[in-house]
Amino acid sequence: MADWWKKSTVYQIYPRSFMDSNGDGIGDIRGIIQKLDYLHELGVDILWLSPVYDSPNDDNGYDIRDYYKIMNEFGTMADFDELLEKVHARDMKLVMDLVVNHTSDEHAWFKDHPNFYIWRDQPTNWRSFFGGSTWQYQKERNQYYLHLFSKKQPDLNWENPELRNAVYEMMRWWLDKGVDGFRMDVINMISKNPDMKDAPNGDGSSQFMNGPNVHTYLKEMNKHVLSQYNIVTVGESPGTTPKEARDYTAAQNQELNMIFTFEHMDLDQASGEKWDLKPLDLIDLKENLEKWQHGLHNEGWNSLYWNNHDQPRIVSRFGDDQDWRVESAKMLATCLHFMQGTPYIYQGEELGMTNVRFDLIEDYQDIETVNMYQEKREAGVSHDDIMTKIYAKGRDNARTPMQWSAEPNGGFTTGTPWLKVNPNYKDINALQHKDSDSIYQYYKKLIGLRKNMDIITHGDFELLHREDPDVFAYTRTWNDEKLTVYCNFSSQPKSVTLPEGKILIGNYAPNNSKGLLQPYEAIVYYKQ
Ligand code: ISL
Ligand code: CA
Repeated sequence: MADWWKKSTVYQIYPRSFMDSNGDGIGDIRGIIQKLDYLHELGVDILWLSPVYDSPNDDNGYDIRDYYKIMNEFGTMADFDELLEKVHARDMKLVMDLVVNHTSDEHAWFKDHPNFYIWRDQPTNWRSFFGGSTWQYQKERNQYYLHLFSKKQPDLNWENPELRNAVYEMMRWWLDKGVDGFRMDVINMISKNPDMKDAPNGDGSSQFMNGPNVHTYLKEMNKHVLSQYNIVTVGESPGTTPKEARDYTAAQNQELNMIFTFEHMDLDQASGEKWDLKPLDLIDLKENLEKWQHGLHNEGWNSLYWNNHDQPRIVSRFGDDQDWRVESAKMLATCLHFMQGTPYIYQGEELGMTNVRFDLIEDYQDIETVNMYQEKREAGVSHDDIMTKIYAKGRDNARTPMQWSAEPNGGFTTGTPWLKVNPNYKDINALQHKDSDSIYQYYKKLIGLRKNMDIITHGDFELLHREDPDVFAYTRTWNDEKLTVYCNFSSQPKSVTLPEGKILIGNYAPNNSKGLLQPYEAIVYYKQ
């Protein structure tokens, strides 16, 4: 099938935190190889690796120094080739992270090809995603270079055809090796408005998100590279609406297969700032996901996710990571996996891994968190108030090492982990994955159902009980078939009128809940 990725489930690996094979405290490629059977048994079709390229790790590999070299801590190119071969031997596919909005300032291009970057005599007032200005002064040129992220991540100048060709050549090199596609980091930011100017509150995003030439570049990339291979592509694209998403993903436009929306990830923030916390209103979430389900139906393709390496853990965020951890983790999985699109599972999600709370800022490693802490302390915010924000939203919530067992450090490493393991590893770890009631086994069932039931891929989506603040319910219909999905997002029982049909899957014992949804219950009916 040309659109094979429409029936696939993707598993994201953050290599630094997945499995350490040699005791240096850093996850590595040989560690991933050791765990391939665990992933294969789960049933996922595609593995997406966060960046494994040579990098000084200012932003954990999202600052690439050499696109043609594997990061020393992660292993060698021979290790990578072996991984690719072993992934393929298990009938899975391997997708690479493609970070080409920026490089590391230590990339040879930054010295040898300054015209690959963006320079101005005068800075604008834009604020970087990681704090401070987006402009860094460089004495030799007496000019400023643009960096939307850290100052060690200078933005590439896509206006320059030589740069574009160098990127395409590099992509072809990996594809010729046999990798099966790319997840493209902030790909909707590669085209900047040429007359960059000051913006209200220093938010320049309207001048670099979905910019004037982004579709021209992606069509060119598709023509010269993507269309030559049988691969899957997903663009990371913050600040993108369903209409723009259709432009990126409609098949006839020949750009990308799908994108990541961020709209549902921003519903629990009170302003444009991610640290400005607000409780989620479930009605907002329902209406937002409904908008995306309808917006891309037959006109594009959705990716479905609750988690990635930049987001807090979903069971702590929209579920209950204490009394109802197992139930709510399964409920959240159900809610997402019956929608239309390609689902993404982030490592540890299948175990119901939770957010973490370290007392000391020194225990945090993420550049975004560390810079934010510093800036807010300088602005007079108390330690406790800042930690509350970090506990809710910090990216290290997702990055604590995988919890494989009850051994010290969760079996992730025999050494000292680069980021502390969540102290709850004795209770939450992959030893449980074979239990028939485990979250892992539940995910495995969901993945299997998607493979076997075309209605999950093709069916129309309709939201039910729109006004209910606690229940997320919807139907999928296709030909004569119908799925009805009920999810209780609260710790209280809810009485609802449940439909006829046979129970396909649920997170409570069957027949438990005629007309009553238990706390965090999920139940799915199927009718032919
Ligand atoms: O993580 C975010 C907010 O906490 C986002 O703003 C994030 O920075 C944005 O989605 C872009 O993310 C991607 O590019 C960054 C990198 O740090 C992220 O890890 C990556 O997913 C720069 O390469
Ligand atoms: Ca290691």
